[in-house]
Amino acid sequence: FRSSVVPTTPFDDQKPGTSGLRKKVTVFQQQNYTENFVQAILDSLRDDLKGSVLILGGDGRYYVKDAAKLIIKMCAANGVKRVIVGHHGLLSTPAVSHIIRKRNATGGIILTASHNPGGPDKDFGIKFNTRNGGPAPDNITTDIFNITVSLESYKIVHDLECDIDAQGDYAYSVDGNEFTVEVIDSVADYVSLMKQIFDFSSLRNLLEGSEGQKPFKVLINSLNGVTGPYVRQIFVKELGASEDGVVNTEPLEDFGGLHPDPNLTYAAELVDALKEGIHDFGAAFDGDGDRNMILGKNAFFVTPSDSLAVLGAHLHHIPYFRTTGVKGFARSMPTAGAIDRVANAVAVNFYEVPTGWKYFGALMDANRLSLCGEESFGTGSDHVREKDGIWAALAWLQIIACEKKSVEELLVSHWRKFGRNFFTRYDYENCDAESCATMMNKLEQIVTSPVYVGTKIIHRNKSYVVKLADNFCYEDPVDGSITARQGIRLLFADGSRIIVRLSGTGSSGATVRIYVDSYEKDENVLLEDAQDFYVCFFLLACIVSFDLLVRNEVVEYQKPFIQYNTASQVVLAPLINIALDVTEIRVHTGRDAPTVIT
Ligand code: VG1
Ligand code: CO
Repeated sequence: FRSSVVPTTPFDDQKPGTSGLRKKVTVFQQQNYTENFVQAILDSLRDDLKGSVLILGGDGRYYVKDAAKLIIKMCAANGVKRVIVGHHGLLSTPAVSHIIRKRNATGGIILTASHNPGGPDKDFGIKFNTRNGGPAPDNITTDIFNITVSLESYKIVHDLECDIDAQGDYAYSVDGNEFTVEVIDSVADYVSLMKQIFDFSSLRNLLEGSEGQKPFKVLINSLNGVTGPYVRQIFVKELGASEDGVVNTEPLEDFGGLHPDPNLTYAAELVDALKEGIHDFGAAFDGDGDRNMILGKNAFFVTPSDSLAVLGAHLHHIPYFRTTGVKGFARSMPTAGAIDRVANAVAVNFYEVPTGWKYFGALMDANRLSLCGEESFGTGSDHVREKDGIWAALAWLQIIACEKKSVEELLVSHWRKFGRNFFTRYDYENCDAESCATMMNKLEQIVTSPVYVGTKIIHRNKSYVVKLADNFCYEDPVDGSITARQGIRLLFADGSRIIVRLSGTGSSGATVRIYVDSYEKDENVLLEDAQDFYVCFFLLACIVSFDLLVRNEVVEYQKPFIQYNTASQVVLAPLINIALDVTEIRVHTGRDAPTVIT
């Protein structure tokens, strides 16, 4: 085979966000758009490119296969030695991370837009992971972007067609050099890693029932994303779950029309099924398999921030950590502070990092971190350098098997011991980017004015005193690098927090995220969830309509189309209102209500 050099013109919008480059499929399909970005990734490897080994795979969404075949042709032309690609182009994000590490690869390219819908008119994405298995750090994504804006050509072997639908090794000679494509089983490596981390025989006993114990019935929903084959292999074949205990396990290009985002809104099918009261445990994962939602019997909802804290408090039940020890805990800045108290209680290192998994990876590489998570349904450990949905579900099951308690019992005893963080996130999606930038600047000016600290903000009978307000700036404790302006923080004297930031993963416009976190240790408030759902909902409706009445606003409050954690909405109502006021979100976005509440 012979490679060709194809002249191209640069695009000015190929700046990777929180987690790679995400755009509409139609954007990637523009002439040379995907080629340019892939060439920039390869060029960013500099001296490591020649003779490199790259892992390649995606979540099965529309355009993954086309992109994978194109990337193989470009790797061949650029002097890559070996591409290890998942069968049919399928690999979950945590699986790519693991295989990079296991095979000592130079890096990996992941084809996914995570939890965004898939299909010809939906989203696609390309993410580059480095040698440690984690998302490329900021200096590399900046380098990639700088390359894209001055790119003049790309290299490709036009006629190298590799059949990624058949496993095996394919060797080619390209410009006189050997180039190999290895099409591997998508699930085998990952499954064997899980078997090293967890005690599969005790998990099997739990699921099948033993010693007079009833089988612990699970319902796992892959939302037609990439986790399907992994879930079948692990939960059905290895752990003995029944066939009807796993659903939507076939990866589909459009996710069967589902929005593969594991939360109370988009995984409503799982919530409704759990409400029947037949299952003891439910879990759903996102398109690329790195996010998870955990539910207990009767759809008892575990917030991701609580999930992290409960796992942290019981990590010793997981065989892997008995070997490695517990090195430290971390959460992203907007994530509720439940894990902070566990870290304090067991006296391990604790870190607060900016949103996105790359910051955790550096701490893990330095042996300072074992367990971490984000409020956005991401949980993980140092077994890989990405968050890991299936790992989180197995971790919960391992703890349940040892503690012999239900999900709800584990949460309630956790809250009794540590207190409870009520948390909610309001997302305003696809807003005008300029107005949102104005809003953020204005907010930053207000909160960083010297007189702001000490201000008492009152909402009805609740008052909050500002203890600290800033735009979060992170200094990496390992290499001292600074990541500035990661979100406006309002920290109050009682430990409550309001965070406002712009999303870095959107595929069009701007998305504002408002995070509200409040800590309660009052026994009467702790168990708000025990209240009747409808009572909560009624209270919330009253609060909202009362507020609007008092403010004499003529806006009609549109109930978001989502179903959310009602108890949190009730407890957090005063703080939510303060957040909406101080941001002037309605003025700047023209929206009466968020698009999604989680
Ligand atoms: C969002 C989440 C963040 C997560 C990121 C990638 O980023 O808030 O916590 O790490 O998605 O997750 P942002 O910048 O839009 O807030 V995934 O599952 O898309 O790789
Ligand atoms: Co994801």
